[in-house]
Amino acid sequence: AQPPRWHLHTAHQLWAPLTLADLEAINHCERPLPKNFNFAGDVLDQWSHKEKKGERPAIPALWWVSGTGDEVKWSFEELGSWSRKAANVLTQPCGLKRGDRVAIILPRIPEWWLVSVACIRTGLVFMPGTTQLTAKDILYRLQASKAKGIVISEEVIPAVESIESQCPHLKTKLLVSPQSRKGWLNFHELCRSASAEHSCVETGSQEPMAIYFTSGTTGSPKMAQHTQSSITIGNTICGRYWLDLKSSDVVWNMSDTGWIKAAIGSLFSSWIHGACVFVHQMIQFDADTFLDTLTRYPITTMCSAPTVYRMLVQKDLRRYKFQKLRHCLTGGEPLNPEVLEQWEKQTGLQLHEGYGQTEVGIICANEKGQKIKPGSMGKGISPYDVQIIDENGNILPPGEEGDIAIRLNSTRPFCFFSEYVDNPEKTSATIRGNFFITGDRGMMDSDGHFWFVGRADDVIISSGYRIGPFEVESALIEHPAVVESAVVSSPDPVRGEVVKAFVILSAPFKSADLEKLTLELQDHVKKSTAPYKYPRKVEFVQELPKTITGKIRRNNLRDHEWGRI
Ligand code: BCO
Repeated sequence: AQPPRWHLHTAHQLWAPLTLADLEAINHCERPLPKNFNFAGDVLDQWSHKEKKGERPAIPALWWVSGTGDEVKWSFEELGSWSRKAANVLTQPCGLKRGDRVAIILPRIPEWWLVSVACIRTGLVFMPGTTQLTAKDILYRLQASKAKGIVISEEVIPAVESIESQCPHLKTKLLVSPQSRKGWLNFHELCRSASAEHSCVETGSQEPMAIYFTSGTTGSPKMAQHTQSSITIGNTICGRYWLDLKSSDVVWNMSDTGWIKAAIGSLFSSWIHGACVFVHQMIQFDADTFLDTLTRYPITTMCSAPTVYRMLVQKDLRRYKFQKLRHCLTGGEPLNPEVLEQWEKQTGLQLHEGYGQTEVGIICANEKGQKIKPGSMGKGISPYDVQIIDENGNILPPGEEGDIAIRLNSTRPFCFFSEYVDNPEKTSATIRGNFFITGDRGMMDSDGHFWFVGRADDVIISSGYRIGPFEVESALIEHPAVVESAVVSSPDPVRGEVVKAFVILSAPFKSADLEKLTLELQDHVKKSTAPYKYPRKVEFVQELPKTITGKIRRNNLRDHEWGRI
């Protein structure tokens, strides 16, 4: 097959609105990227017109349920009107300007969708973050990004108020809450009086739109920046062939709003295809609530991390009759073939695994209709040319393990992240010859199916979370009991892998009750950094394996955990 040709040039704005077919052609690289693109104006407002003309099924654009009886159903027109009000709030009382960076730390509530769309309407660069972030995490994000604004819900107030004095660039704090609070602008109050008239900014296709913080082996998370077109138009194909979307679908993607998977599944892919985004607030994951939701609502398409399916197949699924469910997807971490088989046996539905990253979106998938090989993450998704390469950038033959990489040809594909902000070294370190390196190891078989092997670095993928060992080690060292630690992945039947910390104790703690100390250290990490990173396993050791230059050999510990030595 011919490798795709990436378009460097952009075309002048078309006189006619972009159609779904246009977006697909752009995503396939069959036609150039338009000079300007704005997801709110070019996609959402178009669906609003179609809705008015009766060219879309009469289902909501956003359907949110709290789980305790509250429900929100918005048509595209209502979404448009509320998000225009929100856009006026962001630019007028909040005083934010095109290009300003805004942290959004909200749970799965309708306002997350409003504020994100409002940022797009106004050209603000939004930075989603999970509500699990601690004060230290938020401080780092606000300082590193020089964010001018922050939008949060009530539970995040103490964390932000404890660090805001150290954030000289932060000028606007917007609170999503029924209560007002001194020092904060109130989103609901301001929306009530805001105008629903707003002219969408004509953003450039390559203009920054969003920043996601993503963990690596060393240092603090990097700022992966996406453009107005990369995760929007760049997810048209994935929506069509992996998610198999039509405007009559009701899509439930469970991901937390802080991850790019929420943006792909619960915003861009779904709305590009005019489908209904279904959201359950689910503050804490619960398998029974999850299954009840699938039986009570006409959800057609469901996407969750493999860990969720591992938890679900432990239930007697035959007791449940899912109303309309027809297509099931998973991604974020490897799926075991046994879980796929059990899910299919109990529900009659196949599980379609996809593979991607914050930086590049979905790059491999078991598309609807393709033969699924249990354990494989499917084939490269158009227009990506995914290959397995060696350390010199040579393509390896089928069956050989190597680095999972994407061929670049002459230029950077528009659907990639544009850069790690303020980090040109790390941005260029992702390139090897003519390839973008994902950092994952894998294999391709002779049919073109890809098989995940593991990370090439020390990053831990647990329950779909990407966790940098350095971040956990940095949290542990703050505790007086810890002299030194090494953090690696360890196998787990439910979460795929979990964080394990090897800890050398300081003298005063050497005779401590180790069970109690384990809980104390876990609790300490949960308070210091986002709790999902806490070490679920802790082992106390006398020494750590090191190189002659004194660097900890995490790979020795990891290989031991995985029974490789
Ligand atoms: O399991 P534990 O109870 O011991 O600990 C849990 C929570 O209880 C705890 N926690 C949360 N908030 C806390 C807190 N502790 C103290 N204070 C707080 N404020 O921390 C632990 C968090 O673990 P969890 O989030 O895994 O919780 P849970 O309930 O077990 O959830 C299971 C999953 C599967 C629902 C969850 O792990 C999940 O959502 N995973 C998927 C993540 C995901 O969406 N990844 C996609 C990333 S984007 C990507 O991959 C790119 C693809 C293109």
